[in-house]
Amino acid sequence: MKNVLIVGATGQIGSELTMRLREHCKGGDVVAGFIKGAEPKGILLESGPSMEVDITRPEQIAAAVDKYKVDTIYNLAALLSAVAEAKPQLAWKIGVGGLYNTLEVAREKGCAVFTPSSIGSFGPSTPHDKTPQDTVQRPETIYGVTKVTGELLSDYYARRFGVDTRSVRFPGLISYTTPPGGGTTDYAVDIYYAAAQGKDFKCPLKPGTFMDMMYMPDALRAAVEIMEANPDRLHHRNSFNIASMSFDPEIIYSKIREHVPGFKMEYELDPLRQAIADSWPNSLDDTCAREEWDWKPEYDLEAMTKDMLVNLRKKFGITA
Ligand code: AKB
Repeated sequence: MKNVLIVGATGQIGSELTMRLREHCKGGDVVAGFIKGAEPKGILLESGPSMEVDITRPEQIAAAVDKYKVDTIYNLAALLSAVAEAKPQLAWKIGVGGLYNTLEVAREKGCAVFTPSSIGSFGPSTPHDKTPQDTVQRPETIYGVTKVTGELLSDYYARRFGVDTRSVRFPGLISYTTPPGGGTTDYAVDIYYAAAQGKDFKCPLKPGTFMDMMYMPDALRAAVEIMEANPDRLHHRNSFNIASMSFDPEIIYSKIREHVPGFKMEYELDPLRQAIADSWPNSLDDTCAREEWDWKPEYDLEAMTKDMLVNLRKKFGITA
């Protein structure tokens, strides 16, 4: 991995992954691909090249690949689960049409491709606890449908055309840098923002709603490590279960209260998000990722909570 194109570089994962890869790929170019209206700013803009790359326009992907001699594309363009339900046609156009465009450019120009899948690729008929790597994937959301299609299409391009496609199924990602937008797991980010700023929190999911979550530094490391893994050891490609922690709203609430004793949470349920969360696994089994490319998370709930609160207080200029 030397010259990298990140499609969706100004989004939740993209903004942090671009910076991480710019440190990692010294001597190469890491191009921040953005769409009109979401231009990179500040350090993201200043620390490396950027270019307009709308995933629905294959000629823009190809132009960036040619200009910067790109060998690896990170395809991070997607609508998150709750927003995708409101705009299913657009979710398909970006999630599947955009992936097809990316894979075609990769096939023609010899690039490797990373496209994240998600715990959302599973559905109500999937075993919910310690969900195995290879199991039933019959999601009922358009987000999940695009993710399963993406896994299958990426594996097809690897088998049929030799495109080096790899991916992981991300849990809910938690970060203090760029807020997510429109996900089902976003409450687990919003709760830290409220606690750090001394505000009360209204939780959209009911107690007992368990989902896998991960701190962003672990997720970024996974995205880099899977693309650098020895291909001879990989029995799977698209997509690996990865996991680090699973909790419900009560567990994260009590953990935060250990650090912010006056913090208050009440429930105000969002039926759409609750239905989506109920259809997703409670926890994933990530044995295959551990065996095939030595995946290992570093953050648990305690370590993440401390780090989130310290950094959010810094961000908002709050002295604890
Ligand atoms: C979402 O909630 O939509 C995402 C995901 C788990 O893929 N964070």
